[in-house]
Amino acid sequence: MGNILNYTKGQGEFKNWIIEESDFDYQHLGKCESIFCQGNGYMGVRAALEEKYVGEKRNMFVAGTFNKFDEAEVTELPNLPDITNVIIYVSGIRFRMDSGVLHAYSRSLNLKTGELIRKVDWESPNGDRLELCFNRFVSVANRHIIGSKVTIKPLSGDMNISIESGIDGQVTNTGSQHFHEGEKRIYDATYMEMISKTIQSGVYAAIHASHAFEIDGKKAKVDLLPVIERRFLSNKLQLTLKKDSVFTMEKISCVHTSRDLKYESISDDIVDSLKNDGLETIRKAYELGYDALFKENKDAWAHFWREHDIKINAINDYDQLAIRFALYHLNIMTKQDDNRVGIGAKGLSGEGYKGHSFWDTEIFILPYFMFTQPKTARTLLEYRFRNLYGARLKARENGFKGAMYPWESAWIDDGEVTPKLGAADVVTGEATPILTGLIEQHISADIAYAVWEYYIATRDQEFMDNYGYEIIIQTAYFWSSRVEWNETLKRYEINDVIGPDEYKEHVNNNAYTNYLAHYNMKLAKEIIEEMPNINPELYKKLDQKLHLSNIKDEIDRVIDGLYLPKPGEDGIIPQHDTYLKLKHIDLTPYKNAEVVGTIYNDYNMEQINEMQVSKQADLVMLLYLLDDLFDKETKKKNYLFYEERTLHDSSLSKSTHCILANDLGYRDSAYEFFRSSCDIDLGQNMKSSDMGIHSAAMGGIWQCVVMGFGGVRIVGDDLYISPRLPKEWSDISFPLVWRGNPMRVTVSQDDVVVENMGKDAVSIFIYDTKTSILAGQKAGAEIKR
Ligand code: IFM
Repeated sequence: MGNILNYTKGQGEFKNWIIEESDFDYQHLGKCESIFCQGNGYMGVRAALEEKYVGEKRNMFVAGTFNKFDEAEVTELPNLPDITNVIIYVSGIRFRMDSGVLHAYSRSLNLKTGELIRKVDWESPNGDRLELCFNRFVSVANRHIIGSKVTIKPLSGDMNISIESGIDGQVTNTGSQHFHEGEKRIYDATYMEMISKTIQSGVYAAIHASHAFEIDGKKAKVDLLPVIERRFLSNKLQLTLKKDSVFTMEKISCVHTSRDLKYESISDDIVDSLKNDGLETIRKAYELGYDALFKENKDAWAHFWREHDIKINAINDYDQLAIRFALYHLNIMTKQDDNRVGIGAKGLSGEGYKGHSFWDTEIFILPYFMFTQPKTARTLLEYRFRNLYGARLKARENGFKGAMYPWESAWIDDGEVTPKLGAADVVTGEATPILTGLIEQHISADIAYAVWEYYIATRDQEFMDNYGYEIIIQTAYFWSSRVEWNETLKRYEINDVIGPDEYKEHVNNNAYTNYLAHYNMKLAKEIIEEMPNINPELYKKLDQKLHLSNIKDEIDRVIDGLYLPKPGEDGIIPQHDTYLKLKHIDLTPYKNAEVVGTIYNDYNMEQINEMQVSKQADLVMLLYLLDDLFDKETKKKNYLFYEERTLHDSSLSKSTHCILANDLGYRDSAYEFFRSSCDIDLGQNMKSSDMGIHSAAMGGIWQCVVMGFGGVRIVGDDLYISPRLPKEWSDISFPLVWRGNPMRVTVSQDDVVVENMGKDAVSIFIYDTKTSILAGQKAGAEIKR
């Protein structure tokens, strides 16, 4: 079978907006279930097909509804009762595309409208031939609504069709059943209701669904047989369809949960509120019907794209499609108005990483929101503020001070939720311990780094006064207690960590961790020193709460003595104390492998730990984040050295290499890294995304375009725009918000133009020239080669 994904399906107004799965293969269900996931930040619906197949993952998640199934497991986003399953029988034969003859198949996701459409021409094993079409959207206009539609047209003769469709609460997360049985009811023979409660966290989910029917465009009255079973509720219908007639079943569903912001302060009568709101929503939505609801959703997407689309004129149309794919996913994975929820490493598109948030958010995704939707960026950082409780708890439990952020986070007060055991060890056959929750600690500095970047980009003083300063100070306090004095070398060190490179465990002085910790403490020190003059009242308030002078003393005690690994004679900065002494093996087979992680087929973690092999950008990430600390020569040497040793086995690697390569003038490599960053989910590897899309890679694609080729960077207090496009692109145009002022940056091979569409004059650097752009004005420069 050749390439299954077709990127050129969209034509006219939909050119570079549509991804098509052009053939059906039941072995590759996971890929399109994930990449065609639909959602709106509130919920995510994985694109499982309507009919069931072995190996499918039928997921619907609502952000923040975490539940722990068993004491021995960690909390996770529970799979909500399913509304996507529709069972169709054609003259007694169950419709499934892996039986009979599939004469034609096409399934496509339209990124512009958020609609998923599947068209099938199928001949059943007994010779009945019919056309089926399935449409589905998850509304961004009303975030509780899912619209779907099944259209059936008999081609070979009259046919008996029977359909079962409803709400299926028998779903699990790979076997873990998160909900109690709950209540089920059908109102007015039309509105189905299932209310169930998670077994540990006590979160209620209210699912409502309704069906409406048409034959040849006219409303049809169809007899429905209601079915209520264990964790299951459905309508059965049977009818005879004439040859060439067109039957349509619209199924509108809606989802509410007790974690919805609206119910934050309601504790009594929550079930009544959920029922009332659910019924009201479903009744209205039923009256409106699929087309009207879809139009509202399409208009909301159009509004989004008008402001947020990025235009890339490229030799390869794929580049344009890929950035839209990233923008689509970044927006459907993020609940923009709720500071109690983070972004899952797989968004809301799959069970992978259990809906938990990692440093992926602050370092890979947040820059996108900070530069385009700063309010959302603030909400995401407020989530980390609300997580301070768990971070302080973790610090205390580990014998440290201040705030030690969990490596994996879920609900605001869950604290550390990283699982303890992972995949099989190829040598011992035992489950490999997952140590990240204990010793991958750079996340505390990553969050502080992101807070400061947000502040520089927005000047949101109110955020800093209420949340941001405290995050930076508490994390710095953690580092001051975390460092260890090395009496022999007369320096402070940070020992026994995992840096970003997760192929190295229990290492001492991971350069990334040490530099970021130092940066974190330096920020806090400056803030504490300056605050009494700038805002004495705030100083007093925070001092009462945190004892600022004590924290400053602790930071002062260690900051200048903290060891920051420097380049050796050959210019290479050791990734950690012993990295440069480890053995260097031929990594070619692993680098060329189609799938990631193949080194585990030959070596276990202990052995990998002893080799010069990195999973992902680590030192290269440091050179990018703190780029003004290193000169170009050092960057070049280290980029080349570490890239050779990096397998890019994490989706958080290639985008950083793209940006660095472009900065350093390795233009072809930069473009190749960009393309392979896009391929992580969107590429033709049909096994890349089974457990969900890679959220950080979506942020990474945006960063390649805007921070990489677009040359956008914050240095000190200033915004720099120093673009260098790949030769494959003639021009690009992207939105960028700087200190509340929306701008549009247009870059060609010859020049860059920045239009200030905001209310204030902005002062930015275009390359090295400070440029003031008045409100409503443009400024530009020639491209520097
Ligand atoms: O945070 C990442 C980590 O850097 C590599 N492993 C996967 C995590 C979640 O995406």
